[in-house]
Amino acid sequence: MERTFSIIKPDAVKAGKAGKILARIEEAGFRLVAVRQRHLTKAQAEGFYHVHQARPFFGSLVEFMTSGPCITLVLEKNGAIASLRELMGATDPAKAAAGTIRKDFAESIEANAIHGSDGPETAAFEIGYFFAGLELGSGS
Ligand code: FUP
Repeated sequence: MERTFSIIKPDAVKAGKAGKILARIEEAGFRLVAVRQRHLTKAQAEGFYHVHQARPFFGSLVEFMTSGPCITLVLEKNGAIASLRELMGATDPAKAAAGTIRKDFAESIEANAIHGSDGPETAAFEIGYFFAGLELGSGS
């Protein structure tokens, strides 16, 4: 079993789409290991996206991610990381395949409904960034 980290982003929560997105995740066979709604601070969003700090869209991305509550998730499945990336679709919803979460729920390349870790090292960092070990047991 592999674990990945996901965020249902502020655009999707604000639009009342979080439940539908969670249903897609569950229907795709993921187990919800940890679930928590949070309203990120600027420092928390900057730390989470630190790999993008030199990119031109960084300031705007941080502003968007702090614009309202989001739902942070730890998800478990065989091949969870690749499976979630497939379910999410391309970063830009205009380029996302039919039936993906971003195609169906995202507004733009920035307000793109969902985040998913892009590799095992990123997943380990992102899970630990938001959740303590005690919150990651079976059924905790
Ligand atoms: P992804 O892994 O699909 O979430 O995409 P990236 O890691 O490349 O980008 C992380 C986030 O930065 C995206 F979810 C949205 C934002 N972004 C922009 O706002 N503009 C861009 O041109 C690229 C990414």
